[in-house]
Amino acid sequence: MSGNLRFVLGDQLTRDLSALADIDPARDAVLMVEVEAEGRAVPHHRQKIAFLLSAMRHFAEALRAEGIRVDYVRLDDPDNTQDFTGELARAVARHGPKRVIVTEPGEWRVEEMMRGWAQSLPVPVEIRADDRFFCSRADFAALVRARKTGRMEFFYREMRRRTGYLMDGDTPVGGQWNFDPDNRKALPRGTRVPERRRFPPDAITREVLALTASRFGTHFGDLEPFGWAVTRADALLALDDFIAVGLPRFGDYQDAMKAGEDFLFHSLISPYLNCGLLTAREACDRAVEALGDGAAPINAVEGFIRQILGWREFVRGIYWAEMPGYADGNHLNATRPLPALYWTGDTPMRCMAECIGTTRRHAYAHHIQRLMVTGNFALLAGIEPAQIEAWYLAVYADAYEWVELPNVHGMVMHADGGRLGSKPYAASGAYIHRMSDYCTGCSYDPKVKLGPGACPFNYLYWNFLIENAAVLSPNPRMAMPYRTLARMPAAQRAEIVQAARVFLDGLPTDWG
Ligand code: FAD
Ligand code: DLZ
Ligand code: SF4
Repeated sequence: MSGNLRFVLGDQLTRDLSALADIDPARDAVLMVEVEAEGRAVPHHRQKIAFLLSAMRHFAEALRAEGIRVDYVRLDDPDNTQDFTGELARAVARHGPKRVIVTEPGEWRVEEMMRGWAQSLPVPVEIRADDRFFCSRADFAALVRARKTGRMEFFYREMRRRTGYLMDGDTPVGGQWNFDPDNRKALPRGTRVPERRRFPPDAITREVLALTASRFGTHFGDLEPFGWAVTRADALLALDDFIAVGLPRFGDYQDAMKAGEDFLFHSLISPYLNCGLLTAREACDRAVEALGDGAAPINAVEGFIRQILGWREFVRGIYWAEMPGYADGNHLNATRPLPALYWTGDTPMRCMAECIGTTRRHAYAHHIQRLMVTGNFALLAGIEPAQIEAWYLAVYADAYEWVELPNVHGMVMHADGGRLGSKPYAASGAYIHRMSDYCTGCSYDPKVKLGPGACPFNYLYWNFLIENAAVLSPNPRMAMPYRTLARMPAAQRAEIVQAARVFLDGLPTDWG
């Protein structure tokens, strides 16, 4: 082979990927590999594995249709070494390229591997920046130095100015940067929730579903019904669908939860953005167009843009700025093992059962379910950060460490001591009761604080504050709950601690 070998990973399925820029179809080849090591790095949800393998196979087809030579190694290839390093070494031996070209990955673990390739392979390895983000790693580092990234809100405003999204000269469209206060409505009873477009499996996906079932049979999660888009064309249709039926009410009900409604008005595009089938820019452009056409209101469009231009970019910046040490912190010294209910969904807490149920069915849960139900529970229960992080990384189709870790380690567990958020998102059952209908029909009562029928979130919340008082009470943003706690009679506090201990110690951790 007279050209370069361009190695494309499963979350790099973008034709404009930096590793594919300047490709010469006459001399170069693209390498793509299906390997068990990636499916087992954590025990990924079976639907996530099938989604990614199918998207990879379709992407390879699309490249071939362009006349590009693709060397594609399948999971069931008998010579497959089942890891990136082994497969790249085999491919280099097969092709004898001038150099290997890759785009920087989404996980520190894989970047370490890439650095190793530069040492171990007989050819140079060129690692290119991943330019699919609005803010490069270097730009984020410069913003950190200029102290413009302390909090997401300031970073977001800076990104609005830089990109011009929702800007009218120097001022934000609509007169304010943030419409969050308008975006916290519970879903009124009787609200019609739109059917969402799903994509029936084609022959490639069906083959991959069978392969996943046979190779990853013991992993968590339903494989079918499978409805994810696996091509760029279908991912664009999914985006169209969201813009038409979801975006107009995305803002109003961004924080709402409803039993049996797994998607509400959310976009469901994170798996596509994160594996490369859609770009962040086109998602933002479409939302801004909808605002211009009068098809969606400003609180919806700003809310959506903030998630992508703000949160998504911010967490990536934090990840790369803080790794590898970021994952090591455990600010609240949380050590409890992960309860089995995270895998089984077997719990009388209806909110937890609902959120774990949607996770099992779709490898998806929307943000507020992840943050305020399963995340809140992990925080209050004091689950060891590494264990809950591994769970979130495994169970969602959109999960890669660059985005999962800051959300779980920082936003949910406050294990980073406040680098990502200034206070933990701890909440009692009252929050879940206000934002959902889960409490209706639950074995517990959100209004009961202690004793028979008490909602566990209530006493776990106060127990969390008691247990972490030394660390959290000096935080000015925690002043109010600590004032309330200070007024609580000592006997009541003791009862809370006892109830929490009995409840938590009674949670099985073994799920077979
Ligand atoms: P929408 O609600 O429609 O939002 C639009 C887009 O905004 C999303 O597609 C996503 O790209 C982006 N976005 C929104 N919130 C965030 C955020 N906090 N961080 C980064 N991007 C955001 N998102 C992932 O992509 N991968 C993860 O592994 C992941 N893990 C999470 C773990 C926890 C504990 C929490 C609280 C959040 C996590 N998120 C993660 C963020 C968010 O929950 C998902 O992006 C969102 O639920 C995806 O569904 P959607 O596409 O319907 O999002
Ligand atoms: C998540 C995943 C899985 C399950 N399988 C593969 C695979 O077989 N081949 C591949 O190239 N990528 C896979 N991935 C995505 C990688 O884990 C991801 O590219 C790295 O974690 C870097 O972000
Ligand atoms: Fe969840 Fe408590 Fe409501 Fe039950 S009562 S659904 S446990 S918040």
